[in-house]
Amino acid sequence: MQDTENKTLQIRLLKRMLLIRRFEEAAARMYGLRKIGGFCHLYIGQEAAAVGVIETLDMKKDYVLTAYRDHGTAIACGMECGPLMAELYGKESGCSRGKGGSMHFFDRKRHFFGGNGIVGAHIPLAAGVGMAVRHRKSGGCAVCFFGDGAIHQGSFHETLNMAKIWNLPVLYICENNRYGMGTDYRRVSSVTDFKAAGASYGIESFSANGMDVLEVCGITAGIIKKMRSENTPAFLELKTYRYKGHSMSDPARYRSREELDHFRDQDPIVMLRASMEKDGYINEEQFKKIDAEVKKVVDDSLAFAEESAQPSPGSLYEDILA
Ligand SMILES: Cc1ncc(C[n+]2csc(CCOP(=O)(O)OP(=O)(O)O)c2C)c(N)n1
Ligand SMILES: [Mg+2]
Repeated sequence: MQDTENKTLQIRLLKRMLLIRRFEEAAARMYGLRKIGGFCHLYIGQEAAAVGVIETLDMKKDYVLTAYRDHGTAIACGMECGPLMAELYGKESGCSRGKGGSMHFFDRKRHFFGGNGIVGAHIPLAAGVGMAVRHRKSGGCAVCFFGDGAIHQGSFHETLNMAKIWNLPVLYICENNRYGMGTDYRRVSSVTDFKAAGASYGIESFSANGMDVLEVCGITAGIIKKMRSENTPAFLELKTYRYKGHSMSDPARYRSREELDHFRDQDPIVMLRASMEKDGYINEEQFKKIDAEVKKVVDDSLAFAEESAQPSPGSLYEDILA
């Protein structure tokens, strides 16, 4: 890749990750002020996973699904921050009309199919999306993110078997942030190398450092290229870390200071910035400028959410299936 191309790519990745970080920091602040209520799971620390993977997709024909820790993935898919923040506020202008909240971001137009609250439940949904894109011969694929906690759900095992039998173009990505709520994944996993779970169904399986956005981009680009030509599923474990508690009510005291310090040194944004500075792609002043631009986008999203109307009481009876 040319130096200028590399620089443009890395600036784009840095901006996206910073936007997610600042959005999440603002969401945490507003939660503290009780502007936002209910469940809220932050993506701080995991930014490189969604940003690195989605950079390699063609969102005109590909589809993305994730679990309830969905803010970062939605932003990486190109959803605008205003309707996302408004959704957190429960406002009418939210991406799910204020009825979904933090766990249920959705954007059909941008091919982001949630935001799913039940652990592992969207894994079979992604197989359905894979089946649809294959049927339509659009050349697209589905990418399904889930946590280390979901890997022990029956839905994961049943779906991976079926995805291989039917050769569905779905990339299953386990974001292993080391915890399912307060439980260390090593306490509940008889096999801790999750690649083995994908491989046990005959699916080509990989793992990568999910804190390194360039590594994530590189490995995913190769997997997606192969998936498109061979129309077959793949599995990827991204080893990552969440810096905050599971949700807003979790002070996360189950982690040692040493562990936190170890992962703080691998902050995906700090690492990319340092590597860009070393390569002469960015200096302190340019970083500050990008950060200011990103903060303005988040501030505007807060203003949008504040000024938006509450859903009308009558809308309680809309969007109901039965
Ligand atoms: C089927 C089901 N069981 C339990 C829960 C409660 N629950 C919500 S999040 C969570 C932990 C999942 O952890 P993981 O898959 O690692 O995702 P992370 O929160 O780390 O992103 C659990 C058990 C749920 N939402 N759905
Ligand atoms: Mg987890």
